[in-house]
Amino acid sequence: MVRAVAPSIESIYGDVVRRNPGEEEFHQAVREVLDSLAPVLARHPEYTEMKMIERICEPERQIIFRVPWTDDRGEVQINRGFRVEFNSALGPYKGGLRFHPSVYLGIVKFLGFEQVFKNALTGMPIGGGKGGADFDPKGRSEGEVMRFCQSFMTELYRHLGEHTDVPAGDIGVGGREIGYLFGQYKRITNRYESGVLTGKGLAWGGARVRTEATGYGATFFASEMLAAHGTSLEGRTVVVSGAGNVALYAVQKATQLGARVIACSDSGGYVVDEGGLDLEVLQHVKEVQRGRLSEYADRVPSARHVAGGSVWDVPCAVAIPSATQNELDGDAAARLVRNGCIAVSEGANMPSTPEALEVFRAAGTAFGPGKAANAGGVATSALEMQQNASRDSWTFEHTEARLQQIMHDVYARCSEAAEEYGSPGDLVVGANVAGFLRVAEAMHAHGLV
Ligand code: NDP
Ligand code: 2IT
Repeated sequence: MVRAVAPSIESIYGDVVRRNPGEEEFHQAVREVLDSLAPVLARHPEYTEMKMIERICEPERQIIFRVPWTDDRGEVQINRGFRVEFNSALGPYKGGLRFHPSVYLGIVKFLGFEQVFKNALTGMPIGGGKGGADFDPKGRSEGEVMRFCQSFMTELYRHLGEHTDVPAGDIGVGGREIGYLFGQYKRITNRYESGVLTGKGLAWGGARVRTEATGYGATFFASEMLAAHGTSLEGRTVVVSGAGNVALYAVQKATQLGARVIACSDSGGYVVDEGGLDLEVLQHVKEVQRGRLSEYADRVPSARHVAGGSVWDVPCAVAIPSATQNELDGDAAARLVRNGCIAVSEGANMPSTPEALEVFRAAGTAFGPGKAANAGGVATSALEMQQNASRDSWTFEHTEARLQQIMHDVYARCSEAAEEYGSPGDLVVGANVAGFLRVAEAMHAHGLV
């Protein structure tokens, strides 16, 4: 057999861009991973030969579907639904659903791609996938959200299963939406298949700590990074972006660990409260009323709301970006560094732009990339699947201890891989290398599939 010349990482990236036109976020996520892989290929020629990178960059299956529903005025609405089943080498496709008007194939693919490596880093038996719709839940009634979820599941159900593909929440999808989705799945299939979705309510198969898991995990990851530098969160000022599921529980855990969380944000602006945010008020405004952050400042006299503006203007020692992709650019990173920020733990997926990453690298800021730092959410989803499979239900304490251990292990895997592959302390390289190696080893064992 005549062997072809091995394509360079540059030409693999060029092909990804050419074959996936217009999908900027996907290109960005792929670029960052490929930039870490040269030393891996140098040690594993078999992966070049088997076109492992090219295969990993190509989703196993991509589903795009129409989601018709009727709004409260009787008007017909049409949305577009997605599920990208990216990689099943390590287990059933696993990853959240995002409902946000910005959702298109490029966002779902970037998230699915990241999910493959993240899930591998947890050490648990889960493949990677992601889905969602360009539906905007903002301002929609309960009835509209329910009808949308039912229509969405009426197509998606045929692609799911506890051993096939197991969605969960992401932006715009929380416990309420998972409830409607589960109800419709059960109705169509006539099966009480608890393990088909995670993030379920505690009364019907959900797991304790899943709601808190991503924010808690990102905070534990920050603690791991600080511990490696001989310090801790105790007495530190923290800024969190976002005010959704991940952000709120990062605020809670950081506060419990002795930090002072002084600011958070939503798409309308940010609030600063130098004495520390009042989580109870925050939860009431965001989780109960589904309101705007400006209402927090109306209720807490010591707080100030800044409409528009960047939350990264607020000086802090530790930043936990927990809103959305590319929310922290090079300028914001430079301001954070100038203001004394020593650690960044990404609660969101790819919140830092490549320019921001360079700034943090140059400044020596401890940096935990999302695929490692926010892995606690999906890891606890895997714990939920485990409880469902054994029809068991664990205590909060036990589950949180498992989560903390998992975050410790994720940190160790990244840190050791960074060291072993020539970039000590660089957790971006470490996460990409360690995630890639686990997936590639399984794919190699499965043959050319
Ligand atoms: P939520 O929908 O609960 O909250 C999202 C928050 O981010 C809101 O405060 C929202 O503000 C803000 N936000 C979202 N999009 C934008 C935008 N385009 N511009 C400005 N602000 C925005 O989502 P989650 O907390 O679940 O998710 C947050 C991030 O964490 C995402 O990147 C998600 O992929 C990631 N993640 C989530 C996990 C989970 O378990 N839920 C697990 C791992 C990662 P507003 O309400 O004003 O839109
Ligand atoms: O980005 C993520 O890891 C999630 N949204 C959670 C996925 C999951 O299956 O729990």
